[in-house]
Amino acid sequence: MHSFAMLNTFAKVQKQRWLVQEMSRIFAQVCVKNELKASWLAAQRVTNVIRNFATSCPVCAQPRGITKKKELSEKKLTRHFVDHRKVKLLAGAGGKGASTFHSEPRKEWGGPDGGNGGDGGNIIIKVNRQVKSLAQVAPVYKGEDGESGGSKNCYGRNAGTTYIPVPMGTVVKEQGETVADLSQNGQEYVAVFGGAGGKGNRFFLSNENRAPTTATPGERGQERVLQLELRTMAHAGLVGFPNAGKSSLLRAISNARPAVAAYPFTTLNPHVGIVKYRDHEQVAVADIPGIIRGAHLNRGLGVSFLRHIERCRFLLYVLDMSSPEPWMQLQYLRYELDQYEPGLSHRPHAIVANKMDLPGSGVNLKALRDHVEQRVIPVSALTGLNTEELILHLRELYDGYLVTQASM
Ligand SMILES: Nc1nc2c(ncn2[C@@H]2O[C@H](COP(=O)(O)OP(=O)(O)OP(=O)(O)O)[C@@H](O)[C@H]2O)c(=O)[nH]1
Ligand SMILES: [Mg+2]
Repeated sequence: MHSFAMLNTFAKVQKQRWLVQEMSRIFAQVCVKNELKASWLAAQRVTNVIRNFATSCPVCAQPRGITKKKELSEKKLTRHFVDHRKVKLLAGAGGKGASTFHSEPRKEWGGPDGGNGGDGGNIIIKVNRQVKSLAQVAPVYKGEDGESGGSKNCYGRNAGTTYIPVPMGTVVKEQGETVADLSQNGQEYVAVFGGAGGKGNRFFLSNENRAPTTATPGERGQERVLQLELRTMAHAGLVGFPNAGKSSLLRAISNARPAVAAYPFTTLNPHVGIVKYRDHEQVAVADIPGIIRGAHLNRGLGVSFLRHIERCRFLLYVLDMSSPEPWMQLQYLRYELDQYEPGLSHRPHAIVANKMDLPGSGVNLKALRDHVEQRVIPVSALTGLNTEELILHLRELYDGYLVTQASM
């Protein structure tokens, strides 16, 4: 009897499945003919009773590829990307000590039993690899206060620590002086210490004074105003005038996708791309926003982005070879860097002569080679011409940097 019922159910299910498949086929045809999605929806309503077996319409179904996260535009990125912040930090105050006396039936003079207060909370600046800019850093932080002491010798609880997550490469400054350089993931800097908790009257018990009533309040927490600055952590920095083709070059040699356009100051934030080699070595290259003459006097985008160059181990000067006298660009760039930090332009570097596909660039390249002693690498970011030489030279600079690191 039992097996008969199962057989019956199975038959029903099979019948329903066949029915649904048939209906799906018919309505799909209707969809193709009339190009009406509505008819398919109507069909779905009919088959709702046996919805378990219904399949989606193969014609009207939306193509479902792997949805990639949309990249932020340069304008939006500027809003999200904050590379300096001023923060006021106020650590937690200590809890106050209690002034109480023990009291219980038939024990009138129980003595002092006021507990100490808890310590105030510290504020710690901590590097978090997930954080990409200082946008989330609030202007003011107030640490937790310690709990007050209680009667029966109860000590107040120490306050918890407040953490400020910052990205890797954050420099902490106080009145222009660098106080911490946070370049490792998880690195911490105790910015302000919480106040110590006050003492309860039990603490003041002595042979001279058997019933002290004194209890001290907790100390105030430390207070500081700090500047946080983010400096891009990359091995190489692309330095050049606006429109020289820095972003195009970064796109050509790495997986980064900074915006490229035929107008100056397309790039408003530094972008970092990774150049990967066969031996799995990786070199980070930063595309720094364009520098113009007088950048150190705050012209153009000003000096705000020169600080990102400061941390690069070696530099790639990108020159636009289609413009006359490209060596002048090099002179101006080096002058601006030295104005920002003396000797910055003398870091290990290479000169990249870009836009070699344009007419007149060959003549300019010859003249450039006559004017400079350093190696010049002619490339075209647009056509990919000679980018291999640039990638190999980048590796040479990187290996040189590793050698100097090891000898230090
Ligand atoms: N013909 C030619 N055009 C190039 C080459 N490299 C870049 N360009 C063009 O030059 C223009 C500027 O390129 P970008 O890469 O945006 O220049 P950039 O140096 O990043 O400019 P900013 O972000 O404004 O500092 C774009 O129209 C590019 O297509 C090249 O090798 N050959
Ligand atoms: Mg750019």
